[in-house]
Amino acid sequence: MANGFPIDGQLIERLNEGALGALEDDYASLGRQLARRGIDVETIRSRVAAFSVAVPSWGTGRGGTRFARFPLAGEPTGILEKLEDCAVVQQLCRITPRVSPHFPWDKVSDYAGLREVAASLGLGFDAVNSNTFQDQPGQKHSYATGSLTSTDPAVREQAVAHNIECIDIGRALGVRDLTVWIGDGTNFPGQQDLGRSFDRYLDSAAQIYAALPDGWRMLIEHKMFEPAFYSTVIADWGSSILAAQHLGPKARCLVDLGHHAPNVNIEQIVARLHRFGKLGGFHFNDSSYGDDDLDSGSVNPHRLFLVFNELLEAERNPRDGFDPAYMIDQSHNVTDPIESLLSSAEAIATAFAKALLVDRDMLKTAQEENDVMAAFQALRTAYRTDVSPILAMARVGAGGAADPIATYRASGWRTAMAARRRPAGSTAGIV
Ligand SMILES: [Mn+2]
Repeated sequence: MANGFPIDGQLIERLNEGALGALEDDYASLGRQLARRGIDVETIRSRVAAFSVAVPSWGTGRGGTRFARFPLAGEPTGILEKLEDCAVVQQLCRITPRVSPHFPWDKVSDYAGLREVAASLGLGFDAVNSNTFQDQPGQKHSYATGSLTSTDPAVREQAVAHNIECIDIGRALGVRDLTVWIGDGTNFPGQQDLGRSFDRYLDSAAQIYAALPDGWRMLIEHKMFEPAFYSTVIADWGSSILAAQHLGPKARCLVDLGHHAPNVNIEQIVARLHRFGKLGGFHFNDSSYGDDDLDSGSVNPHRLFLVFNELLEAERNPRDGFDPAYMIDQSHNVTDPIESLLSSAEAIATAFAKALLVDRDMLKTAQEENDVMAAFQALRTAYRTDVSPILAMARVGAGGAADPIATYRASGWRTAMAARRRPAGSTAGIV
């Protein structure tokens, strides 16, 4: 255990040594290429080295689909094992230093102790996520017909109390954001009064908002559909920003890449939310059809780049502060989750690095002069640049792996965990 991280540090060093010659060569070549464009490669590298994105605790397990779950031998079955896997991800990629926990899934009796365990693994915590979209054992009231928007005041009260409990847990974990996503909605026209259900949401959310400590934010996550398929109470960024504006300055909107209608211009939503100081966070994943929760950048890396282009525009023109909470939010059945998290972290940092390469003076001038092709080329030139040597050098410089997935495979981590950990259940997964 080097520096409290789970993987043998000497293995990483040995594999890095073998890769370093080619990497330095590629990095020097890229540096010369960027210098011709007036860009200092070291500046980009230091920005990438300072970039980070949180990993969700549940992202270390195989999430499954609504239909089935296929467990992986050696996957984590509790928060302590999830933290170990998150530490492996962070040790190798060095841009995921925080874990976003989910309650009650990650419930323990001693949160100060949990925080210490995380710190010993080189990890901190990020936004706490509440869960009122499923019933828990021993729960008094069911969320079968809604939670924060239920027609039953006792159900709403229970859902509000759970969110306030999450805030208390978050304080113990050193967190300052509460992410609230509800599955409330309907499957039939006429099932629910569309206006009153939103009123009930605002009333419940205001009670949670009132419990936010100073410096905290409530991140409202919208999702177009699923589990409700006719109407969802917080279905879109419109509902989200209306709620956030109604609640007050501590309420912000959280954009999940997968939670929109197909082909929606998500980068424009980012720009809109930022314009009104309401962009609070971002969940990264990818999709082809709906909320597929596929690995970030695996299907459409260009969209990820365009999102980061807007995030960097927002950073350059901050309104009411600009400090979005970034988290990977993906879940499926077909890979080792650690490998997927490593791949996604790389894809996200790649999009960020490419967006840093955009010639913003050229872009602004072209936009003002309505030179469409010049504006497009400002983006395209940045997008087609291979930034992988910058990412690898940033990782190696921070003690991570030149090739994270190859190093992970060489470590034999999953096989070792399969021998040590109890098998995960194959009950229906949660996404
Ligand atoms: Mn999400």
